Amino acid sequence: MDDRVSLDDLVKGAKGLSAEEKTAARRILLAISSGGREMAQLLATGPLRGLTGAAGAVNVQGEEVQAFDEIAQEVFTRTLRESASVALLVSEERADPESLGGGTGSFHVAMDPLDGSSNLAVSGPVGSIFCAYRPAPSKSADLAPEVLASVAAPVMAAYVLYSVSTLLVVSFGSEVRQYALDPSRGEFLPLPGAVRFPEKGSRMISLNAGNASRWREGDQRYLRSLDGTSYTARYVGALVMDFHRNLLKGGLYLYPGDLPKESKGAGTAHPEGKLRLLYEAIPMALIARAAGGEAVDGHRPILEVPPVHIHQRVPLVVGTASLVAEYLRIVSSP
Ligand code: AHM
Ligand code: MG
Repeated sequence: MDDRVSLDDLVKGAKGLSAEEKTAARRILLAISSGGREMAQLLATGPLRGLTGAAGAVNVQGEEVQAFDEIAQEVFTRTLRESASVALLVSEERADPESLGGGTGSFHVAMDPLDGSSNLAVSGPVGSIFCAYRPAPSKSADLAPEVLASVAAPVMAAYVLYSVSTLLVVSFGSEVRQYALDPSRGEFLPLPGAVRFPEKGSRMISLNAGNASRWREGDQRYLRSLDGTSYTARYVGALVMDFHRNLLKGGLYLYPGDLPKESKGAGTAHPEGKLRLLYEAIPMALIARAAGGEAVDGHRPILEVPPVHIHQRVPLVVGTASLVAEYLRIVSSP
């Protein structure tokens, strides 16, 4: 059955949103669509303009910023500001939340404007990730606590995948829908069917085994447990691409934390993992759950991790529910 659902109809059908919130959600999705369309065009011609390397600056995570990270930051900040539907914006590329001045019904939005940007140097896939949170009733004088108070209520998650085609994937928590950019019309058009992790899908395992010697014993045991079983290793190094492939085919994405520094010396880079709770883990968890999958931090559901910092990192294990359950069983039973 060809049950394509337009972005408008997806918003109309979203459960638990007030009329004002639906208007805001629709405007935010239009802002993400128009920013995604602009980024797809810019990315396609990046190599011709020398836009593949580092810009030389360092972001709040202490990582080198690629020129396109900053371009994506500016594009999406502009389109989201113009939506007049975002109160506070948190971005991987900015240390502090920014007030975008959205009115009644506005959401707080957390974004990773360009995820997997190290792939740019080789024209590999990259993405943009967004999560809209419902502001908590009580206001705080400071912006960061105000955003953190809203994290308990993620309302909508979306990502844009820039690859051989440009896709927009959206969920309000009950189903997941895909839209493909038609460059000739400049529009994201709906694809048929709600997306769910396939019941009898593949066993694609996506992890950076080069880090395994720094992982905790449980994660190393999980990696060893795969030996001799039927699985397919796939790792692009762009969460959006790795997650999306596993969503369509069936699989598990794993980015665990490292051992504490004292136990392994200077090699420890990410004791809490590399990915960020507000704009990478939670949006993927919302989409995974809505597609019949699961997301955990190694022990508990990602959606139950208490937020303490807007740029908080968290170990992330996300994918087909049965594969997440298998991971949890192996990690917890020596
Ligand atoms: P980024 O947001 O700075 O691009 O980092 C996140 C990316 C993910 O997309 C990807 O899965 C991961 O980092 C790859 O990390 P590594 O190169 O350590 O395997
Ligand atoms: Mg990024």
